[in-house]
Amino acid sequence: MAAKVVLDSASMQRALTRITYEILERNKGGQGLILVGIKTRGEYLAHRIADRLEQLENVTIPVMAIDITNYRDDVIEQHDNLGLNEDESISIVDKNIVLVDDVLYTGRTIRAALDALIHIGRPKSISLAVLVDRGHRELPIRADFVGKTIPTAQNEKISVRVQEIDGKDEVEIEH
Ligand code: 3GP
Ligand code: 5GP
Ligand code: MG
Repeated sequence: MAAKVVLDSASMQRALTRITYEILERNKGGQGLILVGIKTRGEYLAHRIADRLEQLENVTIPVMAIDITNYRDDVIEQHDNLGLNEDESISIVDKNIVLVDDVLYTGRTIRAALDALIHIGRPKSISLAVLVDRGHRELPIRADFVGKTIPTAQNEKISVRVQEIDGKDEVEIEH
């Protein structure tokens, strides 16, 4: 398998910084924003964006994490566990939610995340930020903020590495 780096650490930082500015522009300074990272790597990316937002705007941005396992459309089990690390002090009602994930592919993960979120409240809006959009959607879902669009073949694989768990920041395409 050949691997090619499509985003090195510096490009990844720049992409996250640009996404941060775009989120601010769209949300008028970050008031009422909550970031929800989709586990595993989306959670770390959400924290990176929140840190940038806080530095730029001097506001506190709540970050939640969501594990969509129980909401997958190929899982038949009942939703006895909401998969959200629910902080009693954070309510999503009437807030502007930005979902954050590393890779957007079929869109099924995002559908599951929307389902899980709407179970716990009615946000004012939900938008989507992804580091990589690799195409091949199977649902009518698109991202509002994209780090990099990488057209891929079905059999290619995108590897997203983050410093916090992989020891470095990098995106590779393997084929
Ligand atoms: P992540 O949890 O950090 O997002 O989905 C579990 C992990 O497997 C993901 O890490 C992702 O990096 C990796 N992965 C690679 N290809 C695929 C794929 O096609 N589907 C899913 N669900 N995960 C993939
Ligand atoms: P979807 O549900 O859109 O098909 O896939 C999105 C989820 O699956 C993301 O959370 C992502 O982690 C994972 N995923 C799908 N394809 C890839 C891929 O090529 N590389 C990586 N790293 N993750 C992928
Ligand atoms: Mg992911």
